[in-house]
Amino acid sequence: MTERLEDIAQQMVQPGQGILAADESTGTIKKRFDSIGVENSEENRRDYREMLFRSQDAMNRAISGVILFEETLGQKAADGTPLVDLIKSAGAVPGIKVDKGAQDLSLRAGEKVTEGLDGLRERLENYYKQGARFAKWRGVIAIDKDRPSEGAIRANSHALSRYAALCQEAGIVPIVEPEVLMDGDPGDHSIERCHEVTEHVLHQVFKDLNSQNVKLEGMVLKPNMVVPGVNAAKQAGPEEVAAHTVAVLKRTVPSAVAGIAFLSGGQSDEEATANLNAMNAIGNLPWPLTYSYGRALQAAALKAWGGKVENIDAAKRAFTHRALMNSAAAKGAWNKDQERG
Ligand code: 5MM
Repeated sequence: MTERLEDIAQQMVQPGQGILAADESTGTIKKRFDSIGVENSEENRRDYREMLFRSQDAMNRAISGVILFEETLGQKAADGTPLVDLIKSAGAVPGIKVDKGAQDLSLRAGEKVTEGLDGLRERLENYYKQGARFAKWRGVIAIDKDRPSEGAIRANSHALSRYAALCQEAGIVPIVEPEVLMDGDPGDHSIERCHEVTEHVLHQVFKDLNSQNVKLEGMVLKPNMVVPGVNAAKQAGPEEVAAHTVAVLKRTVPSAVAGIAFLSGGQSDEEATANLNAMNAIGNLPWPLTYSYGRALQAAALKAWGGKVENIDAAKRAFTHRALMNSAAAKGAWNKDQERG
């Protein structure tokens, strides 16, 4: 029997759990491996991700879903077990990044549009057969005093909504990820500017999702938090970030949406945890708020691993610690003292 989209979405945002974004494309994982001096080979990518998926405590207690890159979806662990089976046996849902990346938007200097709609219906059918039950598509929105243009917002929002409809048709829950960048160029925008842009983008996204008949109960939104640019003169603490982000979400996201799982976007590990915790501490929100972090869940584990087999246990411990901290934040129950654990 086909699983219901609503049930898969609920599983992905269940209390105290969140999503591990391990869908770095080959180019992005190369950057991560370069930072620890590890060769970007298929075997190293497999070993690193196998380490994450075999971190039992993290996977059982804090990870409800894993976003994979296409290569990982069909990959086997060193002992021959499909990596998808490791994820499933930990009670998590396997997911797949289906976009083909952000390309330059024509006649719009410095802006991008995400591509990958051509042939997506057929690809989704195959991903479903391979075990994927949710997908991810990321639209990238540049921000400064003049950008984003209305053209960039509309192009990305339209692609996100077309993608989401195709996923639901295939029995796959779409993660809809419109990311207003925090580390763009020059990246000195204020939190107020991020608030204004994020609100505008999310209004457009939900208008388009509605036009494409996307069922809100069967999707998960993956937005940026409302934060100042990385180079902004005035940075913001967790309470300020939480107040801005929750205000924007309340104005734009219908309560029928199954849940909201944030990206970390370049925040430090602890910032991403503290900001999520501050939002959940507000309470009485219409949707569960959780994490779908890439860097903020993996940075410590990547460093601890360093490409060496003898470091696997240390890397698992680092990943588990970070995952449990975020699990506490998803319940609004994190505090800085727990970091010492
Ligand atoms: C894990 O990184 C994802 C893939 O990036 P590329 O397509 O550029 O290789 C990325 O989309 C990620 O899923 C989200 O941006 C969230 O990651 P962060 O690190 O921002 O939490």
